[in-house]
Amino acid sequence: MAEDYVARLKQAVLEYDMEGVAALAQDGLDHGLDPLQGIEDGLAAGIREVGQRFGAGELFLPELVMAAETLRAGVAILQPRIPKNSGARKARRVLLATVQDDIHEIGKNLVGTMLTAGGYEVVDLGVNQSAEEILAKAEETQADVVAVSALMTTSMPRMRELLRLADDRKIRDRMRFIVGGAPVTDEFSQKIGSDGTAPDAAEAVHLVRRLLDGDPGAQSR
Ligand code: B1M
Repeated sequence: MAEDYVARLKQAVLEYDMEGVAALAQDGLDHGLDPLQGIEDGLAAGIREVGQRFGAGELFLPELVMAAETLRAGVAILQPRIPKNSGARKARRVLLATVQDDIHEIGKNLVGTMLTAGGYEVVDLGVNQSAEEILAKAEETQADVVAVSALMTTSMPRMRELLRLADDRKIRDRMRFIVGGAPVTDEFSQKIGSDGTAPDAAEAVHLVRRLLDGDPGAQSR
């Protein structure tokens, strides 16, 4: 039953059903849908397929925008229902941003939601943030982790820029830097000297936990 809703949420994005998706998501929750599964395997799976078709020239920007709006309307219903894991320990702070020249925010927001649900304090700087802006805010808020997202091959070099600036400022021993987004690979993450990457929002929480709490398996530089 819940699987039906996952498939229907994906279909809603593929059909740009901006009006119907909220009611569908609510109906799914009422029938036991796991909100994270609804987002990741339903809505996000749909937007990835739309992205592929856009990349192949089968769809155009208006369709991409409508699909993204459909996803956002569904996420607005499902996201608040992701269970919170309050955690008694002192909250560690994660600074989140999408890098300069890049306005994609859906995945970043999902990472922020999952980190908050995981008991971390999240400071979200938003999209299109320069290395200077990110580091200034990271220092001001005394972030434990700086987490940056990039969705385009053309904005990925901004991540390298951020890490170089952090090296120059000699702050790498005070905070960890992680990178993510659809085009970011383990190889790229290692090549630019980041403290790690994760393929999805749930794994991003595990990565932060490993880096801060020293759990086994942490990817180190
Ligand atoms: Co754009 N777009 N887009 N877009 N868009 C892509 C990225 C693209 C791959 C589509 C394609 O051509 N196939 C392509 C980039 C090509 C390249 O790499 N060079 C592209 C393009 C070209 C563009 C424009 C330039 C289009 C134009 O104007 N001609 C423009 C960009 C403008 C700019 O940024 N300067 C543009 C605009 C848009 C919209 C506004 C329409 C919309 C964004 C809406 C918004 O965010 N508010 C949009 C969308 C929706 C996409 C696709 C279809 C989907 C992205 C998304 O939201 N995915 C995308 C195609 C694709 O990715 N396959 C595409 C769902 C989301 C849940 O997944 O973001 O991957 P994702 O996040 C995941 C993981 O990656 C991970 O966890 C998340 C949850 O599981 N993760 C992290 C993310 N950040 C992490 C950080 C971490 C760890 C994990 O640690 C720090």
